Amino acid sequence: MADSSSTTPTPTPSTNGDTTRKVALITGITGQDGSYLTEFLLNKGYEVHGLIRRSSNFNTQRIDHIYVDPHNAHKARMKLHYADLSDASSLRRWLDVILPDEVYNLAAQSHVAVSFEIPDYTADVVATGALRLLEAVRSHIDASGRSHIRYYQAGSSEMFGSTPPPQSETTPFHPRSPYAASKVAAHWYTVNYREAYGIFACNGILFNHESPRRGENFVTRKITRAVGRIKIGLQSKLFLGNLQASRDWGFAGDYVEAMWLMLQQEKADDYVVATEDSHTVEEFLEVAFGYVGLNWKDHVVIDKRYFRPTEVDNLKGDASKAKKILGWKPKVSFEELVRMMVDNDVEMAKKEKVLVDAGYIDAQQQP
Ligand code: NDP
Ligand code: GDR
Repeated sequence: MADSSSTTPTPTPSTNGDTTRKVALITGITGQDGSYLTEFLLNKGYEVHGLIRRSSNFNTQRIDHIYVDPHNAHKARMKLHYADLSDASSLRRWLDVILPDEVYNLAAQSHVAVSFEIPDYTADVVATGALRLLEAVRSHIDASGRSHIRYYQAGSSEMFGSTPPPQSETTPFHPRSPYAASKVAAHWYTVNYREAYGIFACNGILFNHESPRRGENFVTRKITRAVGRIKIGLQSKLFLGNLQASRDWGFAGDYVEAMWLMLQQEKADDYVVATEDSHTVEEFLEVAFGYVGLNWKDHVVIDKRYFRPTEVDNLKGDASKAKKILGWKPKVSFEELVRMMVDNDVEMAKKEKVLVDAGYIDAQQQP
């Protein structure tokens, strides 16, 4: 595991003398998208700096495979620094030290249901956090003259909320949770900083995207983790909420390319990123359980606690602008995505089973 505390002793210039290498700064680098975006940018030759927040446990599992021990720091093109979207001074300080060409704001309290439990905190990180980072970018540009810097804001299809599909860049927002309302604020802060200060700032309005690295309390991963554990005999029931909600689910690895493409254009703009294909949670269950020869109806139990005070019923994107202007399109289909996640989680459950059988861990209930 990465002990990032040792990577941030004293601020040092970031480019290791290589002035041609592009430098990216990512907030939320330890999340699902942060990990795929880091791999993508490293493959493009970037130097990648990630801001991570302090946690009582290691929180770098998704990027440990690309982490280079700071004792071999000359080989490392990914570097981690402590900061927090609730701490404006840390954001400004790292901008001044890292001198990024591109800033990707992916950090968020990203769970919609949890945002009803901690609305104030969610707004502080998701809405005001984006404003703090934009303001840090603005004042950094003012002080340094580095006006070429480009900013990406991780917007969400949740902003459309109850507005019926298909949803495009011109569809009105009608957010249905504190999370979604905060993302709407972040969206407009980004537009405002573009218009007011001429900052190259883009909103990606991304529809749901999943992967084997998806957090285990989002519905897709919760299902595929359960499928793996049920198949291997570690679990029998899966407790879920609303099975009729429809989502436009794509593969996270495809979506980070769209983020990068937005920042490579001549003009800053906002783009919907989606597969244009939508499925209910029930359809996800059918494909995931069916793939390993199980019937979801034998295992799923409806639990009211997973219903939300206000639900988003139907999301299906219209990504024609991203296709036309960015030349982007998704590569992984819905069925391929489900199978990729189930394959991963069956293998994970097999490893868990070895540890359970040896008495090293308990067969825990679902996450
Ligand atoms: P994750 O929940 O997997 O990752 C969120 C990241 O934000 C983590 O690195 C987390 O750190 C970090 N973070 C949380 N709070 C703070 C804070 N106060 N200061 C600094 N960092 C913080 O999200 P995803 O990777 O799935 O999503 C990335 C972004 O895209 C988010 O903004 C999300 O809202 C948005 N989005 C996601 C979609 C999706 O389908 N995945 C669709 C549309 C938008 P830690 O690891 O310590 O928890
Ligand atoms: P979402 O994702 O809210 O779309 O936000 P999530 O997977 O949490 O929910 C999708 C749908 O499934 C229903 N559901 C359940 N959801 C969860 N988490 N757990 C359950 O047990 C369950 N049962 C049914 C939900 O009600 C919902 O309708 C994700 C996040 O990544 C956001 O950050 C991002 O902005 C949006 O996608 C686009």
